[in-house]
Amino acid sequence: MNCIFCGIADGSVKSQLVYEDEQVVAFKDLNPQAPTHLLIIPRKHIARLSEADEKDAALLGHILLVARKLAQDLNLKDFRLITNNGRGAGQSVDHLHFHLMAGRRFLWPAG
Ligand code: DGP
Repeated sequence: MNCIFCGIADGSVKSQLVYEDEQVVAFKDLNPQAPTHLLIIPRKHIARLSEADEKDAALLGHILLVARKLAQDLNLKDFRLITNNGRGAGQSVDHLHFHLMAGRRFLWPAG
């Protein structure tokens, strides 16, 4: 399987890493949509949230806590955490990732 985010997770593809542990990697988005725009991914290849299952419950919880820690470490009071699930929702990379974005006003409802 040729997955760019698996490459980032195993270090074979360069990225600006901001956090890593045994389960998760976080790095700067190549095409930032906000002054702070990080991607948080599991090292395990899961194509999208709808492909995760009960066995991934602890991993998914851990990703949320990593997002919380990064927001805290970066002093982000307001932030947005999103995952695009499927092409129709804007997903372009088929490896589960959460966008952690901050530093500008966000519209809601999102367009
Ligand atoms: P999405 O559209 O939700 O699938 O988001 C994919 C994001 O991944 C998009 O904002 C751009 C980013 N991206 C794609 N390829 C790379 C890469 O090789 N390195 C980094 N740092 N980000 C990437």
